[in-house]
Amino acid sequence: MTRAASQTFVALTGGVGGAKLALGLANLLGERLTVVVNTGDDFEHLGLYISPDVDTALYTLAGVVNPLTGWGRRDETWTFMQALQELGGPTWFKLGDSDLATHVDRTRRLRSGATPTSTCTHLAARLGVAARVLPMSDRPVRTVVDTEEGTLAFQKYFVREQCRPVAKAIRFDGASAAKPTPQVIEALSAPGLAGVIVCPSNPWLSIDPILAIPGMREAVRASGVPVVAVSPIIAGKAVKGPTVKIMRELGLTTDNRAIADHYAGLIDGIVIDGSDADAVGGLPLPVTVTNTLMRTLDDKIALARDCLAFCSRLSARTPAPERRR
Ligand code: GDP
Ligand code: FO1
Repeated sequence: MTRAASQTFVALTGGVGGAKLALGLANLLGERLTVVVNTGDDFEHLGLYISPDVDTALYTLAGVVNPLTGWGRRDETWTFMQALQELGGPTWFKLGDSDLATHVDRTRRLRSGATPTSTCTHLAARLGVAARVLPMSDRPVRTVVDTEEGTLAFQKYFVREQCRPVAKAIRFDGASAAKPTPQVIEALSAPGLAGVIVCPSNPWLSIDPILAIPGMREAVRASGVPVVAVSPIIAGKAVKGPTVKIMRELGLTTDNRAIADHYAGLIDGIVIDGSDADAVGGLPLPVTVTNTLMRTLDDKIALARDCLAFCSRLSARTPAPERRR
């Protein structure tokens, strides 16, 4: 086996935006990829345990995600939601009929004592996902947004209120009592590990909950391998979602420098889009400039390839012990 064929990589991701790059990475790496997924968005709804970002990662990697929304399943039917509406039940969070099976099965397994990790591994196997998909922790962490209209649990802020209330602060309830799972630590300390990729997920809503878990940031740094982030900002705008709105509300500039500063001490390099090439001089760390807008599968694979090459370049530049902090 060549050295490259034994190399493993870890990706940190949230939901829709991050899963796009995870799919590109999975195409190149298969089972040599471990995807560590945010569970701060998880919540209980209609008596079911819902883990939206984990399911987005699983459905995307399995090729069954709804291509229009980026979440939920393709070719979905909505009989359950229609019936629920007729009964006067809550319909602000849409659960498709086949997606419902995932939530029912997850809830059943968790109630009978399975961990979120083993439940996710089971779902990944049944969906035919080759990459390893891991929830960031087996302990509950809940993202909460303090807004000018009061405190909102994440899905009420994101889906019910469509991110409209002005955010004042973002908290991760339970994070201080959580810890990375043994499986996450194992992936980050694997002898063949060659890089950690922070997907272009929302840094404040999707990646921060992962990094808020005591020991997670340390485990990423202790891996000694290059850590690279793909910026979610292209020409001062988010491709989708409230990233730029939140940055403004938190008093930040809405550019790649703010993303680099946010990840200072964690990342060794940042990947930015070609349309931001003139910003390279203002970035305080190594930069790869490429097309980061992932419209097609080919775009996703090309960006994934650029990330792996960036890791390899950074690795050649700096001997591992010097990168360890
Ligand atoms: P969510 O959890 O479903 O909101 O999704 P994520 O947090 O994983 O991703 C949201 C972020 O992904 C947004 O800030 C988007 O700007 C970013 N994003 C989505 N698609 C792309 C893309 O094709 N390229 C880049 N660079 N960022 C993207
Ligand atoms: N997002 C929405 O905007 N509206 C929905 O009704 C909705 C339902 C839903 C059901 C299952 C699932 O796995 C995800 C779902 N999402 C929905 C997406 C999700 O709430 C967010 O994209 C993430 O939590 C943010 O990462």
